[in-house]
Amino acid sequence: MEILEKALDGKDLSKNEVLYLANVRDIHDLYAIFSAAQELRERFFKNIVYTYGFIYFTTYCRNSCTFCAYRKPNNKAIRYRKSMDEILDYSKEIMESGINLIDLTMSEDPLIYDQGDGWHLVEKIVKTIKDATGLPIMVSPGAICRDGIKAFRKVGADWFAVYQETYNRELYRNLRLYQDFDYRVKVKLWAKSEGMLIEDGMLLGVGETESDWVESIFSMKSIGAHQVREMGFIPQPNTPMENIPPPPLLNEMKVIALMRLTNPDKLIPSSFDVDGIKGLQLRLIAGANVVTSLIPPRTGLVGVAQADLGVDSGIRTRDGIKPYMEQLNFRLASQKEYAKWVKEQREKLEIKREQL
Ligand code: SAM
Ligand code: MD0
Repeated sequence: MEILEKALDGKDLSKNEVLYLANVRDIHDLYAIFSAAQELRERFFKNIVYTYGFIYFTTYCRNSCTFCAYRKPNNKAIRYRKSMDEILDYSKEIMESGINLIDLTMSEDPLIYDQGDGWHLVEKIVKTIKDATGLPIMVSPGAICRDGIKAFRKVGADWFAVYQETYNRELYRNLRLYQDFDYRVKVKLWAKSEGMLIEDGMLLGVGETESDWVESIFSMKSIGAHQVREMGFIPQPNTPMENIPPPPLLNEMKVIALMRLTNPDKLIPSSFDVDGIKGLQLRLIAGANVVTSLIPPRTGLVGVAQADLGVDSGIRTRDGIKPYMEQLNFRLASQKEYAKWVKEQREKLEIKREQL
């Protein structure tokens, strides 16, 4: 396929070319798309897969996102706030398991958001975990204020993750009720201007079209996201979208391949938090190169879309997923290898910032 040859030659694809690929139905052409995505993945990352540990340290939220289990109106949601000591113990366990990064995620907890400087609590958590583990840290705090972002960077946060879900403003209004679209973009740009790597993401199966996929892929690229993801929507009981079925895995695989063809040297997750071990390999076959949402067993920690899937059985760990990676001849990266990639990316970002 000419479009794929163009991508393999390292040339940028146009929106129309990506839309054409998004609408491919022929199985042989689909194989060609996944094969091209795989070739580009190998060109930049060989057969290496990175791993991320997930610590959702507070599930109290002020928001009413229609897709999320932890939305404020859901009085059946699992609610907790983990203490500093608990977060520290879980982080050490994640580090000792050989995982490459710790993702400190929170719901937009009123305790933090409704107090003028509540973000100091998150700053303290980031500093404590960074000092104790030395691992790269991702912070996913929601649409927090600029002072908070600056402080997280200062105490060692390497990544800032906030997902737009979609760049279709009308669809966004129906998903993230009463939340400012532009502010959610701005916090990512602030984080990048402070020297943090940024992750953006899109939610699939929430009424978007293939054109919306393309718009989101190009928008995430245009803000310079270093990691781009898709999350297949998982219906949550007692929420407005509880009766909406999950999207076909093929849609997720297509979007991952399109993200790889347009962002060949970026990180693309295959999250355990969508359907566990089942779809993990297929998303990697489509071009992903990071396994995220690994949670230490028997901690009471939850996932976002799949609260307890694979947690206490211990499969949602680096050792748990390893045999499934080896089945595809993938190798899990060492902490040293991942830290080197992060350092190189941050140095590139620093150079760009100095040129501004
Ligand atoms: N509170 C922070 C925020 O809103 O940015 C971080 C946590 S948030 C729960 C993390 C992400 O999980 C959301 O941005 C969304 O992409 C994803 N997510 C939430 N509910 C989901 C669901 N039911 N199915 C799939 N992904 C979901
Ligand atoms: C994941 N459950 O990686 C996590 C979460 C937020 N930064 C990440 C959505 O899928």
